[in-house]
Amino acid sequence: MTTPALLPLSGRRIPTLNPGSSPFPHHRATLRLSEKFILLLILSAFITLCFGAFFFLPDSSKHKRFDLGLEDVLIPHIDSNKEGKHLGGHIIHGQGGHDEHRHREEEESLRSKIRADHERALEEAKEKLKKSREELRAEIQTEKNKVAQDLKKKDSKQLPPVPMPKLVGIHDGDPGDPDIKEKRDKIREMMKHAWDSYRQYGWGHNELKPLAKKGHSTNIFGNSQMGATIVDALDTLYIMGLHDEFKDGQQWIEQNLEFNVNAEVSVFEVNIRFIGGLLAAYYLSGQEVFKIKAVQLAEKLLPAFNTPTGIPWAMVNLKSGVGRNWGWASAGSSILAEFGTLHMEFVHLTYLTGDPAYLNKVMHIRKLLQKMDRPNGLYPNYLNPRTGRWGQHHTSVGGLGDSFYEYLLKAWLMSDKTDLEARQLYDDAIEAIERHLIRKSNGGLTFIGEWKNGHLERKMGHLTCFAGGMFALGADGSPGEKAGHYLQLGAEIAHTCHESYDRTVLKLGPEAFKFDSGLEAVAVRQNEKYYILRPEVIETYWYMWRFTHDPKYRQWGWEAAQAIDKYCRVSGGFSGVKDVYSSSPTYDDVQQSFFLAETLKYLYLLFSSDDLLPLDNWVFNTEAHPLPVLHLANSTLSANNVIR
Ligand code: DMJ
Repeated sequence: MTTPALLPLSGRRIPTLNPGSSPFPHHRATLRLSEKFILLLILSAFITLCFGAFFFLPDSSKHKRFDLGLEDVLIPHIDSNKEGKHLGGHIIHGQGGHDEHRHREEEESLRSKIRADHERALEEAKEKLKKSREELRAEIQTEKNKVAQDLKKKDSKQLPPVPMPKLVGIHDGDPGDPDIKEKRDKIREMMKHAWDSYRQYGWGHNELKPLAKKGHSTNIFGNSQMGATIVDALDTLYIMGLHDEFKDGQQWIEQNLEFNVNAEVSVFEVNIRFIGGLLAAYYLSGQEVFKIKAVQLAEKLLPAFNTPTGIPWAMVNLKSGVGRNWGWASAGSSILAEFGTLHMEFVHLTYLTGDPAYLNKVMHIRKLLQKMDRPNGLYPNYLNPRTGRWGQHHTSVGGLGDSFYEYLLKAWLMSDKTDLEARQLYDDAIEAIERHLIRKSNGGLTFIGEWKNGHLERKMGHLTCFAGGMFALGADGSPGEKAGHYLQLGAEIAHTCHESYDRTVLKLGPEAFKFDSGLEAVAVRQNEKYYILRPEVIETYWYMWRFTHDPKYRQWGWEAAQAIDKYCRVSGGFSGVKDVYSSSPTYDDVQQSFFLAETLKYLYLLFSSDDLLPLDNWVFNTEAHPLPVLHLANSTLSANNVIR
């Protein structure tokens, strides 16, 4: 009997949704609206039938049913002495004619109200049935949008006001020299081509297939469609002054970026690309929406830390919060470069929300690692999150290890050089790396090998080339007056990586290259000859340029830009190539989101003046998203002695 009060007497469907009854209200509401509409029609018809039947029943039954209904549900207050007033459903005239008259009037008014409600519902249902499919669909869509908007408003928790850190150097960065400016304009044009193509063929998908001219995604994003390229590219668009494109991306994010999705994503990738990208877009543009989205997404990553050790799973389902590790990782381990590349973003999340949870998670990881034994002072790539023990003793400054070392240094830089613990960990790690992994080839090339099964593999990955920039960035502040040494080491790595490009047909670097048996800086295996638009070599050129102003770095960057434009550009964007040693390479048909986030950004900065995002004030996360240094005077973290 509660039905009439809840179901569509008024013809409004929204109140029939009960968002609170599901843990995932938005999804539920948007998926079921059309079903609800059909239900509404069926129920309207059913009620009308009952109502009609009611009028055709004999009078006594009418009274009986009506009285029960009214008294039980609608007018329990009419008479407090229920038992004494009714017998077999009939009203006893115990209070005299006046009461009886009043009672009848109330009954009559309720009766006509219900009749009116039913008639209105019937009319509305008839009206709906007169409408075309398209009109009905449009109406349903409008209501869906309204529900989504309402839920969005509910989702946007108020964040505490936080003073903006000092934001220096957000301007044009005009290099002055017309020749350099022309090169920079060319990079900007390449960005525009990459963005416009994605806009046209892959909008809303994570990435683009520039030959097939359609959306693309990989397992790092699960089966989500979260516009990774949009989020990853935002700050590059902003820095390049592509404001219309930036606004377009912002609008998509405002209207479409939702995290209540049943998708198992990589915690690391989502952190560096999405949270890093959103935070950078927030700091550069001041638009609150980016901060809010970053925090909403970060909340979704937190369940990944629910492991016996607090070392997060590699993947988490954004909807259920269930985490797990990659099947290929040694003994169910988490990966050093993944759980060790959260610090910068998580410190900013605590700064912006005032919630210590984020900072605590990453500090817990650091403390745990500090307590562990390290073979030869090196950090193995694998750590089991259940047992807290290392998996295989493989160590790499490339894939699986790389950005862990980068984030130790950057934690120190981002804390305005006050996080001395991070600096110490970085220095110790680099010392061990230099002792055990860095060698010079017979031909005089400095390379960083990998420690595997008790010996040094004389192979270096494209990913490892970022380390040249890292050594240069960490030179200032290194112990024992070794700044010059580390700057030199950075220069040597830059040179080796440039050789890996220069020794190919396409002048683009392979994925991995060897230093063995006469072959140096060259890929040997067929499956290591590809170039997928990666940024690391150009990243190192840029850092080296900033610290030395040696023109060769701009020259090398320009060579790479020209090669990318010549061999990777297609009408639908930019694609990776499968063999950099072949003069007629085949394409891999993927425009990676990091091409827009990193490769083109580093190229643009290489041809800009140094006062655009100066390195004293900004620290770039591992996906090239700039985050401001948190000077303690401005920071809500200042009270936290861990950071201090
Ligand atoms: C990027 O997503 C990041 O730089 C990450 O740290 C590793 N490499 C890819 C691009 O090559």
